[in-house]
Amino acid sequence: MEVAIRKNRLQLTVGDITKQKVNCIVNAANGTLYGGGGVDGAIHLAAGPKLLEACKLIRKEQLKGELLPTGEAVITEGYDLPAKFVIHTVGPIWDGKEVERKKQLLANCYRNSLALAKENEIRSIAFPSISTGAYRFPIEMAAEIALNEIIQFLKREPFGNVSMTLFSERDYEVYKQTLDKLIEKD
Ligand code: AR6
Repeated sequence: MEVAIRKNRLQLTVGDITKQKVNCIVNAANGTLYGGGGVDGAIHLAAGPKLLEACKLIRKEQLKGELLPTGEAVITEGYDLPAKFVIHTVGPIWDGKEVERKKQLLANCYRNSLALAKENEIRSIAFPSISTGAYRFPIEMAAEIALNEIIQFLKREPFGNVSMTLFSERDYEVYKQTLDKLIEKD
C-alpha cells in the first residue's frame, strides 16, 4: 500500500528490513546498542561486525558510557547492508502500566528518528514495527502511533519516502487498516 502526502510517499510493505534498498533503515535496539534478538539481531548480522564497533564508540563518546534513553535515536553507517545508514532507537517496554507515557515514548522513537534522518539529508527510510516484538507493545496501538507521527512529519517536511517494513502479513494488515482509518479521518 502506498499513499502520497504532499510530495512525499508513505509505503507499507511486507519484508525483511535488512534487504531494503533505501538510504537508511531503523533498528529497534535496546539501550546498550550491543545488539540482541529480533530485528536488532538481523541488522547486526547483515551489517557485519563494524556496526557493533560503531555502536560501542557511540556509547563511549556520544553517550559518555550511558545507555541510549528510550525514545532517543542515534545514527551509524550501514556497512555491509544495502542501506547507507542505520538509525538506532529504543522503544518502550510494554507492561500495561503508565500507558500514556509509553505511548509518548514510542511516538518519540519515530519523531526523533525522522528528525535525525532529515538532519543527515536522508531521502528514503524504512522502519520496522518498533516495540511490538520482544517489547510486547500492542500492535494496534503501536501502528496508530507510528503512522500518526510519520504522517505529521510528511505533512510538515519535504522529505521523500518513508516505508514501514512489516515482518508478517498479519502485521501488514493491522498497519493497512490503521492507515485506511487515518486517511479517511483527514
Ligand atoms: N525485518 C523487519 N522486521 C523484523 C525483522 C526483520 N528482519 N525481524 C524481526 N522483525 P523486535 P522490539 C519484526 O523484537 O519489540 C531486541 O532483542 C518483529 O516481527 O525485533 O522493539 C532488541 O535488542 C516485530 O514486528 O523489537 C531489544 O532488546 C518488530 O520487528 C528488543 O528486542 C519488532 O520486534 C526490542 O524489542
